[in-house]
Amino acid sequence: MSKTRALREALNGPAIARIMGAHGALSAKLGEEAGFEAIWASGLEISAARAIPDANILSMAECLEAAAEIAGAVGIPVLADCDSGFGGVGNVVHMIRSYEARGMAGVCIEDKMFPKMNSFVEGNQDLAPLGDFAAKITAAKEARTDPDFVVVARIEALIAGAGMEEALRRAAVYERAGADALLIHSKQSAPDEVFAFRESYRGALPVIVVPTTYPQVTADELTTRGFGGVIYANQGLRASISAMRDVLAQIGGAGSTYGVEGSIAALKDVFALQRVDELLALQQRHDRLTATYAAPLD
Ligand code: SPV
Ligand code: MG
Repeated sequence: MSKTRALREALNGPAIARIMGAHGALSAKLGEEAGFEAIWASGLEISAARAIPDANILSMAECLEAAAEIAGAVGIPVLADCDSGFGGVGNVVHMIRSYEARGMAGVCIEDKMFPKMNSFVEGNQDLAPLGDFAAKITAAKEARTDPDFVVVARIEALIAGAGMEEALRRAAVYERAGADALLIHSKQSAPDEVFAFRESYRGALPVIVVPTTYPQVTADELTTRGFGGVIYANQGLRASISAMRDVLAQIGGAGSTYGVEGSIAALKDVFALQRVDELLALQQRHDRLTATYAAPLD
């Protein structure tokens, strides 16, 4: 099955699609290894891994390069976070063509103004005009070549304080514009408002949530309530920051690495993730062929 179809089916299937955030090939491989159905090429993770704010400072090309690295490293579908589409409708069409060509299973665009600011940062969270954003969704759908390629419309009305009615109004219009799925974002500390959205939304699209600020909600409960996808957008990145900080401090304090050896990944684990075995097999075969071709002809 193609990755585009796999993502589409995961979002529309009876169990929720569990999607793990990543910022590069290594974190994506760990997400795949842990059994998630898909990878989220997260704008926050990709920018944070470069110590840059998640505010459209990185160019589309830089985000695409990171997402393509991820897509090339895993066998599961990748849903790419494309912020607010990197500009006007021409940027959106260029974005769709570029992301589809580089192996993404789908993209997500959010209804905020360019440049966007991460949804959890206090600051400008102004919504894009509904008509303009919906028309970009239609343009995105028309620009893709694979009919299974997934275009997710992300609703930021609750983040921007525009209210539930506005969120639902946008959901209906984005569905009419051709979106394949909706992402309803919330920064509340409880899942109540995304539950309320799911109950009131009467359309047919799968609804995705990002429970960063309401971590108590379980995938089972989200499935029961009818959600199509859950994105764990940044926990991998945050785990790596904590783990690295902790280990580096221990090494600095102890003046040796002896105390941390037991708690950090073994080099053979690193080599396995790098697929060193494959390289060694390739080299052995190359050596055999080299000897064969170098031998004098009879
Ligand atoms: C991301 O992971 O970049 C997201 C999710 O878009 S959030 O950070 O919650 O905006
Ligand atoms: Mg993002």
